[in-house]
Amino acid sequence: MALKEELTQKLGGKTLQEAENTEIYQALLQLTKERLQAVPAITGDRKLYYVSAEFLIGKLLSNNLINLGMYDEVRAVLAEAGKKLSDLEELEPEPSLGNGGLGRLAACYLDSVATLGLSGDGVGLNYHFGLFEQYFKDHKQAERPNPWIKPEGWLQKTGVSFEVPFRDFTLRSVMYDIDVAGYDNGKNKLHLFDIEAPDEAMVKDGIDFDKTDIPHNLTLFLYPDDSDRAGRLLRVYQQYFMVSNAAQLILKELAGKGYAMRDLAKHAVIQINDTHPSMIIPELIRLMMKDGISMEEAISIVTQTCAYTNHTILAEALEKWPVDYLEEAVPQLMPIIRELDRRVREKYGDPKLSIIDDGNLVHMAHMDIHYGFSVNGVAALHTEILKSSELKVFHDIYPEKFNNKTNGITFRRWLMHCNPALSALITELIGSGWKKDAGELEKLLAFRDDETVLNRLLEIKQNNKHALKEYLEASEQISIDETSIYDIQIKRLHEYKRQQMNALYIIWKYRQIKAGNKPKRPLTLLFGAKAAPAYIIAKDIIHLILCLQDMIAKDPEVSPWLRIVMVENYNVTKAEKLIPACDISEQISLASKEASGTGNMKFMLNGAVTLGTMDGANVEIHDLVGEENIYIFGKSSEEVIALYEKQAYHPGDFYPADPEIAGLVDFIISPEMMRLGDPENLARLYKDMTHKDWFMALLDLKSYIAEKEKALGEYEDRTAWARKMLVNIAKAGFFSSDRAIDQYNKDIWHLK
Ligand code: Z2T
Repeated sequence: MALKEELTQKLGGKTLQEAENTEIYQALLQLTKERLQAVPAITGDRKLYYVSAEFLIGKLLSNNLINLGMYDEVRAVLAEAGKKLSDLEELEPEPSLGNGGLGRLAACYLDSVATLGLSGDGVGLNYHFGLFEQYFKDHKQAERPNPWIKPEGWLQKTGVSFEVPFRDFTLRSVMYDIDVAGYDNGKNKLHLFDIEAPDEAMVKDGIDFDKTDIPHNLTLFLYPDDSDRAGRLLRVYQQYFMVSNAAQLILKELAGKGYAMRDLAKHAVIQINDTHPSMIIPELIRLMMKDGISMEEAISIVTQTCAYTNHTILAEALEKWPVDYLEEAVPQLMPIIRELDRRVREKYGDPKLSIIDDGNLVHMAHMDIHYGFSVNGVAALHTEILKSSELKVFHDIYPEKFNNKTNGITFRRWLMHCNPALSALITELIGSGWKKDAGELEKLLAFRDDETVLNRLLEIKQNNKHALKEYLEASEQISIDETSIYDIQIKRLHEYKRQQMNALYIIWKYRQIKAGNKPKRPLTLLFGAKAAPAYIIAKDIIHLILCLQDMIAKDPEVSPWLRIVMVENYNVTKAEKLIPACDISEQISLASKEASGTGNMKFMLNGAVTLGTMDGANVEIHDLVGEENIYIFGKSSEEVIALYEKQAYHPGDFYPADPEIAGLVDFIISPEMMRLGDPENLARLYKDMTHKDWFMALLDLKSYIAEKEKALGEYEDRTAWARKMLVNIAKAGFFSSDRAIDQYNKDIWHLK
């Protein structure tokens, strides 16, 4: 039946014109789910299990329509009736099952695994309230739960269930599935495990709840506040619940295919996404031993099955669990972990390589490296830093395990869906081959001197800027100037990402305008960022930005030239609106600290020009587009690493020593700011930036301001700027997650 008839049939006789958006949304959801059901499952003799505590999947309607090949037709049928797909999308809740890059990467990878026709499922947890929903009150972040599970959503309850034993109780699981259709290919699954009796009603007062009631709270939130012991223990319970279910599922599927447990490594590969799922190693060994396999053999099989991806070199983000936590939650794993540690000590005799350290902390990454066959970083620079410093002692003994897999993004969501006009132009110019082979985008380079094409790029960008303006008016009651330059920094709030350095730029610009130095064109600086609820300085930085936003908006002298907008509750959906409208992409982390970044790739693909440091994948973007198509500033990763090693960085060298910098930092605690904001937060941030500045914002501040001003100046040559945009789009093919997954498969997974 034709799509239109099917839809109207689901509307119970109403025409599309007559029906309300909510009814059409429900009908379209049903129709899409039926079409999904008809897609054949991808099968294979060997299967990938991508185990991850996070899958930041975003809304799924459009993504599924694209991958099922229904997108254009649905949009046309709706348009005929005067309806817009984007209005229907507003009705879909966004699951917030991730913090940021790591979770979104997992979602992009599932899309590409299915698109390449590889057999591979995701395994994670079904958090009822996700991370949290952010809102602003008194210029500060506040949190509330983000309930997203609806009876008619994408989750399908399965009959699969396992028992997960803890020291004090055993929990039975329920497995929910979400279909993951490839683009013009078969489908895989995302398995999300839940407990039997989650109690949503125990959440009170924002996102507070009884941390000790594990049998009822285990799947309520992703990464609940871990500033106290109960919070950290809950995290251990979550991780073990996830991996025990994953391990039991993997062994059940293996047996279901008629293979012996001994042949696990032949028929399955497990990608451990950061250390959150690391306990799958001792858990699999435990389950195999229960089945009569010797420890020796179990260790060997598991080591040939598991591969580990590292996503950070920040010491505080490398998980180390105290032995007594594990004894309290999952004592059955401790004899195995002790034996794994004993073998390492016996073989190498180097305490730096041990799994359990002298302080009785279990180093999860160390376990992964010894008892997995692959260790990968997520960008070329990041992998080099792992090999030469952070994990050097491991690289020395296992050079063959280390490999790089530069991150990628799915172009279905991050171009075809979020920027249909640009997609259409690209297809008109070079055909549609790029949708399956992103490398073909390079064909766009043939148009680098074609004024008509360059003008059309500018026109599309302008339309996207207009659309963002309208969206912000409707969603945040904020009005921006669409003739201004849109400069955007969207990512988790973290000191190493240096939103505070951008805030100091704002202060600098504000004072320039006050002093009569009006820019050639107005500037809009947009931010989006959630801070971890217990991360005090991160919340103080949000406070600073919101105060600056308010102060400038109320200043009639400055506001025509400079506007600050921090969008509330930044998430995947908001990213899809912001990225296509961006002129300048802020990627300003302290060199060596951002493992890769993936927002940087999304911006480039949509024709924004990067302003950034030589960090993470920015390095590869720089090498691909060349000097003249990117704005680079700041100290190199080598210089930064040397400063840390010699403890040679002191903010005192810049504050108060450099009067220009001092003036900017002092503004944070100026009378006008203290009146507008909370003196406690502002003073604490001021003190941190002048006494600690652990991520060296003052070090790069001046070169940052200079490079940003250079970019703003060069923006005025519209043709030259459009050429930069074109080169960025043309060179973005390398960052397709299809390329990344193809490399994972060729080097690590070896599926089909
Ligand atoms: C995360 O999103 C990332 C690293 C983490 O280390 C944890 C989380 Cl939640 C434990 C990010 C990196 O910061 C980013 O550079 C990278 O692009 C992303 O993972 C995906 O690899």
